[in-house]
Amino acid sequence: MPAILPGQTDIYALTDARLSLGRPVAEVARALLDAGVRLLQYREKRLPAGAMLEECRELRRMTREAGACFIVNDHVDIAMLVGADGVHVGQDDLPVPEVRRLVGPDMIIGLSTHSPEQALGAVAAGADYIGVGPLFATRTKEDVVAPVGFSYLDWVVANIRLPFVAIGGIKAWNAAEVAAHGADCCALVSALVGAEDIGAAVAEARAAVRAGKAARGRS
Ligand code: TZP
Ligand code: MG
Repeated sequence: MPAILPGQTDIYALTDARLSLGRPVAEVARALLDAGVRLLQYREKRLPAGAMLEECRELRRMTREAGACFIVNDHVDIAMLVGADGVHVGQDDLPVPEVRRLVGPDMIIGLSTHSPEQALGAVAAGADYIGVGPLFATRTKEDVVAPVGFSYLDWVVANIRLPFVAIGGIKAWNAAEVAAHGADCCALVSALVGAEDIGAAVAEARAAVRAGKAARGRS
């Protein structure tokens, strides 16, 4: 199965147990995959490594069965141990070239960026895709930088050829505008994992992204 990058799918879902209304991560992942999510990132900040490894093993099984791409946040070792499709790192994590030395040529490496300099750095370092954000204020990420707004997104659309995913405070009600600015893929955390009806939340977000893409003549 070829790995799926942000440009190839509308919605990028990230886990967060703290926002999941008490549901186990596997239950949330099942609902996301059943709703058609094909790009899933495991992003848990507060578990011991052994527990993360077990959860990632289960999500790896589920995503493989569903034909979905599985990315692990921060933990290169866990990504390698479970055979994830990719690993996602931030500006303060291991540098992309060092991650590449560890994971080899085939694993996807995503890098969060917040400025044009960081986007250019991501290209130079060999990232496979970048995160662009936080577009809007969000309480999901604790060490979050100030919202970058549409100006950075517009700059990426105009200047960067790497696949990218817009992130940070994206909801069904603003996703169409984000897509209309040029984002083919939106990452959502609280709007999906925090929804009572995850299937309906995914459908709503996907419809919004598609409407925004259609508004600029993309299907
Ligand atoms: N990186 C930038 S903002 C963010 C991450 C992981 C959190 C986005 O969460 P939400 O709930 O979709 O605003
Ligand atoms: Mg990180």
